[in-house]
Amino acid sequence: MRYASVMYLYKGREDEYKKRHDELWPELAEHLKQHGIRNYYIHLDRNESRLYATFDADDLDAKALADHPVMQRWWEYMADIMATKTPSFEPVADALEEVFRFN
Ligand code: RM4
Repeated sequence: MRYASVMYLYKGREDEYKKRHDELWPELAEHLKQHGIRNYYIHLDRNESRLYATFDADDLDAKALADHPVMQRWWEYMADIMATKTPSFEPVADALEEVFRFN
């Protein structure tokens, strides 16, 4: 299954967002992998400071993914540059509807 969502970056933090993802914590990469996440892409709309994320996963346990300490730490670390929920630091992420596919 393909997951797609939009997240909201604070204006002017585009380069910092990219830098942090270029230096993604190895333990976070391992955590995502453990949950079967693959083909994870995040695209930036610099005009609107929006982040469009897509990834594939089968039988994703979203709660276990979110509740893990490494995910919690990462979300808190990212909270100064993107919109997050209070008090969890989970990014605000609105699901996107698939309207076209060409394989
Ligand atoms: C994003 C956000 C997402 C996370 C990726 C790796 O900025 O925190 O939740 O999956 O980073």
